Amino acid sequence: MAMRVLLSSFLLVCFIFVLALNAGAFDESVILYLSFDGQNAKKAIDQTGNGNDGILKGNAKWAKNGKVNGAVSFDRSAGTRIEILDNKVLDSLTKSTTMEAWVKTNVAAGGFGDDQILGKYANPKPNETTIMFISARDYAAGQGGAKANGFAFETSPTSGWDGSSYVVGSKTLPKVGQWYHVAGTLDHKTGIIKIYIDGKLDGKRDIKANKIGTNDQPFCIGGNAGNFNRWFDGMIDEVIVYNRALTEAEKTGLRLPLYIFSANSTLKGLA
Ligand SMILES: [Ca+2]
Ligand SMILES: [Ca+2]
Repeated sequence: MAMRVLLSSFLLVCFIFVLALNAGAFDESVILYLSFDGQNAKKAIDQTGNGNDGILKGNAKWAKNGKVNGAVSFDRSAGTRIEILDNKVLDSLTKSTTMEAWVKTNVAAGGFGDDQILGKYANPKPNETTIMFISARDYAAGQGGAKANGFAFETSPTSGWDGSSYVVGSKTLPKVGQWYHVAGTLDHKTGIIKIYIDGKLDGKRDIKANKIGTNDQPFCIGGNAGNFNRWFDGMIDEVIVYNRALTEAEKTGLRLPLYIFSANSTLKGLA
């Protein structure tokens, strides 16, 4: 009998521990989350409940074999992208951020343009406030040192590129056909911009600029809204935007599945 009570107590403690672990995934700093799971319309649902759904355009297509369940494929054709209209939630991102996605490229970058993974950016000026891409060219050390075919993350405090945007590049050069988790962060307290690959710090730069500008451009994934030559060829999955800089200890990309318990979340109560 005592043994049975002991066992029951042990199981109860285990149960509470599991609940606590799930509660740890609660994160109200997530302002945009597109899992691309289980959807079949021309719309990617924002699972934070903030309503910033993405519209699939051109040849952007649902793919079942993503990194985590479903993903979206892009083919570098002009106009292909997911587009989220300019909105207050994304405009509220003026200090720190983390932007992340799982990415698998079909081609080595270069020759075409910096292939856009995501960003609030379009060609007509004033343009970018944030952009993550695979670089087509070597950037000078003073411009962040991103390497041709490497990942890069860029923020701009004034929503323009004329000497006021800041790039940080990865040391990792992606292999074709392999999934990578890419995360870019800007920390408002330190003014340091970082890029993480598969949860590990892969590049950083003190840009001495701790703001993100606002603009009137859409947030686009896999391409660019301005018909600029920045089209992605491959798959993108699990796009998440935070309004804070995650730390390396938080292991970006390794937090999935992400259960969000914000007031509006469509995922509320899953964990
Ligand atoms: Ca997914
Ligand atoms: Ca705006």
